[in-house]
Formats: sequence, C-alpha cells, structure tokens
Amino acid sequence: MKKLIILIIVLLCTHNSYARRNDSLWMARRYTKIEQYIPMRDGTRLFTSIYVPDNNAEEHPILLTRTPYSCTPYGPDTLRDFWSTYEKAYLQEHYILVVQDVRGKWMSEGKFEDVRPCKTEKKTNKDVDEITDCWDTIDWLIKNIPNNNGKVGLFGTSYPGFYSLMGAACGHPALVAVSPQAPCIDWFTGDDDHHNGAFFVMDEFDYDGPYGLGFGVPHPQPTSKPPLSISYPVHDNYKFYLENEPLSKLTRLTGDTIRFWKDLMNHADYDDWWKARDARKAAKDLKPAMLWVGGTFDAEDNWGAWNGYLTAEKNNPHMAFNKLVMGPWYHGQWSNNDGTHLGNINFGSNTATWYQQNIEIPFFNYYLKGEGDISKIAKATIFISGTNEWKEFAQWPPRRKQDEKIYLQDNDALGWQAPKSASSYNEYVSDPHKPVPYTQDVHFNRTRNYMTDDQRFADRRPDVASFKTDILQKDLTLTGNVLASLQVSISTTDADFVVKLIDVFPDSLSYNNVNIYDDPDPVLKYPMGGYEMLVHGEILRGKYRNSLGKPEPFVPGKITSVSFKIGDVAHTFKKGHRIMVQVQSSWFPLVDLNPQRFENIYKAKKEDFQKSTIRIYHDSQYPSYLVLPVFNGEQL
Ligand code: PG9
Repeated sequence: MKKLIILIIVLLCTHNSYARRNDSLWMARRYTKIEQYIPMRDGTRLFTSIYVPDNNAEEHPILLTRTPYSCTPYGPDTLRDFWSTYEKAYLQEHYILVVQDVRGKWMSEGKFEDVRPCKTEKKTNKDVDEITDCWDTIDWLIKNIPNNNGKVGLFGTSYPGFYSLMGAACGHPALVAVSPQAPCIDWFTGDDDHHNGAFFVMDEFDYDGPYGLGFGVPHPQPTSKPPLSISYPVHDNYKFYLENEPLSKLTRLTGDTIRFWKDLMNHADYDDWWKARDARKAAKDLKPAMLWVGGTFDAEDNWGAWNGYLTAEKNNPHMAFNKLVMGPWYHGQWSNNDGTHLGNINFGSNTATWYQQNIEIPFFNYYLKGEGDISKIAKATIFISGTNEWKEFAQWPPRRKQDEKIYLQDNDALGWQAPKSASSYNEYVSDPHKPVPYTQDVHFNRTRNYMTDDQRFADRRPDVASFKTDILQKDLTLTGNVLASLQVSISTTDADFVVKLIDVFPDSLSYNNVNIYDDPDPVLKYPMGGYEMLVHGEILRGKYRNSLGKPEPFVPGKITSVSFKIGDVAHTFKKGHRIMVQVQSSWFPLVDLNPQRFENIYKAKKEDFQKSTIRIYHDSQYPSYLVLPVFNGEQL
C-alpha cells in the first residue's frame, strides 16, 4: 500500500511538472519574443517586450501593460510567465502581448517621476508625460508589429493601473479598451501613501526604501538588475517602526538617497505638488471602453478603484462603456486563481475566476476581436460580502440606497435613535508610546488580511471606544460610501481619528471552516463565534478635518466637529449579527504616529510626542454618528 501511495505521488508530481513544462513549451512553440527599444517623441527609448503569435493566418489584437515593476524576464529566449495565470487565455486567443518598462525604470531610458503629473501644455516634442509615452508606444506597435489587427487594449493593476488611466487619456484611435485595475489615483487623499493626510509609513518605507522593494533607489542608467536590499534588523514591525520614530530616523535609514522619500518629507500638506499628482485629472475626454476593477478589501488602492471610476463617470456622461467591477479582493486577487477567501473570511465561491471568465476576458475579446457579447455586463457588478453574492446595479452607488444615521450612544450602544442624554461621552487616552496595533499578531510586512481581520484585540483596549447595536432582527445591506460625523474634544492640539465599521458574528458560530486549497499550511482553526470582522476602516489626520491643504490646530478641550468619508462598502450584516463601530487614535505601524501636537509631523522631534485625552461625545447637543448607505432592494 505504501509503495502504491508513493507511486501515485511521484506520478502526480511528474504530471504537474510536465504540464507546466508543456505549457511553457506550448507558448515557446507558438510565440516569438521581440525585445525592442521604442523611441518616444523626445528621443527617449523605452524597453518593450513583445510576444507575437507565429500564426500568420489571421491578424491579432495587441494587449499592452506599461509597468514600473519590470517587463522581466530579459533576454530573447526567456518568456514571461503568462501561462500560469489567467492571462493564458489571451495566449490561447492569439493576442500579441506587450509589456513595457516605463520611462526611467529598469531597462528603459529617461528620468522616472513618481505618478508623473500630466503636462497641461504640450508645445514641443520635449513636452512628454505618461500620456504621450503611451500614444507613442501604441503608434509604434501598430506600425511595426506584423499581423496586428489595429486594435489595442491596455490594462494593469496598481501602478500599472495608473499607467492604464494615463494611457486611456492619450486618445490614440487604435486604443479601444482600457482596464485600470486598483489604479493609484491620489496618494494623499486615499491611496497607498496617505489616507486623509495620515502617512502610511510601513508601506511607503518598505516600498521605496533600501530595506524593502527599493523602488525609490536611484536608476542612473538602464538595468535589468533589481536594487540590492538591506536586511531589516528586527522582524517585528511594531517594534521596528516604534524604535524608528520620529520620521527623521527613517529618513536617516534611507541614506538620504531616495528622492521620493525626500519629496514626501517636504510636502507635508496637500499642496500644488500633490494636486499635480492627482490622476483624476486624466479621467476626462476618454475615448476607449473603460472597465474599472478593484477589491472591497484592497489595502492599497481601494479608494483609487472606486474614485477613478466615479470621476470617469462624472466627467464622461456619454461614454458607451464605462463600467465597474468590485469583488471581495485583496490588492490584485482578481488576477489570481483563488478568490474564495481573505484571511478567516470565506466568500463561498471562486470570485476571481468568475470575474476573469465572465467579465475581463469577454470585455477584451469583444473590443479587440469583435467576438462575444458584453451587453449583459452591468454598469456596476459588485460582490456583496456577508451574503456572498454578486449583485448588478444600473449605477453606483445604487439609485435607491437610503442614507441612514446610526448614532453612538451611552453604554457603548449604537442605534438608529439620536441620543437624548444631556451630556455624555466616551473618553480614552491616546499614548503615542503605546499606539493601537493595526493587527493582533506579531509579524513584519503588512498583511493583506488585516482588511477583514478580527477586531476583538482592539475592542479590549482602553484606548479604543467600541459601540455596538443589538442583535439584528433582519439582514442589513450597505452599498455606497459611509460617512463618519464625530463630535470630539482633545487635550492637545492635534490627533488622528480612526473609525472602523465592523460586523460582529453570533457567538454561536463554530471554528473557521475555510478550505484554503492552495495554502501550504491549512488555516489554523480560528474561533469565529463573536468574530468582529473589519468591513472597512479609515483614518483622518485631525488637523486636516476642514482642508487637506490647510491644516488647523484643535483648541484643547473645545468640542469640535470631525467628519470624513470612511469609503465605499458592499456588505450585508446578516440577521443575528451586530453592527459595531470602533473609534481610536492610532493604527500602528500601518500609519505613522501623530505627536498629537499641531506641527509638521515630518519634522517632529522625539520629545514632541505626547499623550492626548480624547473624548467622543454622543449626547443630544453633540451627537456622533455614521451615515450608512442602506440598500433597499434595487435590481438592474
Ligand atoms: N499600489 C502599490 C503601491 C504604489 C506605491 C506605494 C506603495 C504601493 C503598487 O503600485 O503596487
């Protein structure tokens, strides 16, 4: 018996490796790789890998990605690994697949500029930006790649999503379909580096600095070699970032060589430098069909996906195809082979493969090959977590969603009735030397799972104010933007406010039963009874409560209104669950520490960091509440 089991295992492994080798041979036998320096109008040449099907019997569409993360592998005989991802479908449909190193990155020439601002005036060939680079690239491809059918698609996730939006604005007649996926849209307001002015230090330092990805390391000339990275001294992120506050200590660790880090340190408020980098400027006069994609649990560019789409919809009311798909995904999960869960939360089906097969691939096949039918793709295809179902809407947010106020109340209650008491508040002391962690466990790089993690660890802290409803007697679905409106006082002159919307599961639930088929280690059994699932959380740096560009101090002890958008949600709180709202003043080391003193935090000194006594009022004169977008049943 034992020998039989061993034989079966050997046969299975042989089959899998053969299949993988066979797939790569499949592409090698049918595609030719061209490595090309494509000249831009200012003479700068961009390194481009072009994979052309050998089949000359028909003309082929072009699918382009422009990336700052390398079009690796380099070398005429090594193929990019499309075949082990869903993009294999494009190979099987005989697409010409093109990947390009953007200006100033990897093997391309020129000077890189983070989220390069669009040039408003283009008078000479020296006036270039990501829009002109995309036009020049498409024009060269159409005129020089054999057997192309004259139609180009453009797509990409995250930074490549930013380049997709920029490209969509180029107006080249061959560019007929674009899919910006979790695009970086505005790094001060809601994406990646800042949310409402609060600095997401862990992501940014690890991304740009010499210890992690090294994205910001100087690129003096074209190279196919990644930057060398320095090993972190500790692998407990709470400890590492606490020991490296204030931010000037991290600046020293960057070796003063990371230009973008220096830019961040020198542009503390939402000034013209930041405004120029708001990619929404490009979302007008769009000619291609646009398919916007994002994840409701995306920790990086959730905001960019929602707001890129909404801006395009507002600026281009007559577009034939401007549609949105938001699934229950972490950053980029829609491109993977497992969309069944995120952390401890199971979504009941493989949402990623469903999206690939029913939306994205049909979208490009229709516009680039004239095949198939996309008339059934709704304006907004949104996965509602909780009930775990895809819903189709004629618009987003849904026409018949009803905004309802839910109030913080006495005794840590949360309810639909405005508070009646004369004077009531919750109070906590926010101590920057013992900030509230963003997750309960010890690890280093930011997790993806924090976006649905259990919040009981925070609920039990004295510096977190938690409010929850009675047990819901029927399902409650939220579809749209949640707004927080707080009445607060602080004992100092600045503080951060984190508001978390949470789904409290019934105590009766048993252990986690998610079958995570592709995880090497099956998820540890986790007590789901009483689980406090983060649905969505957001932070506001208090001094920006009235304007991201003009920070204002608090008057110590003065009751002050703090209102901000938490973000779009698509979630059902099921009957038997409770709604919870948590309010806290740190989220570490996801977000850097606020010294809780009105000043330029990027120049703060260690001795500036002080405790602040925070009061969240909830009485008849100073009510605090969330505005919830209650969905009342609209179908397409
Ligand atoms: N959204 C990702 C990111 C960009 C910039 C800083 C940190 C993260 C990304 O482009 O992958």
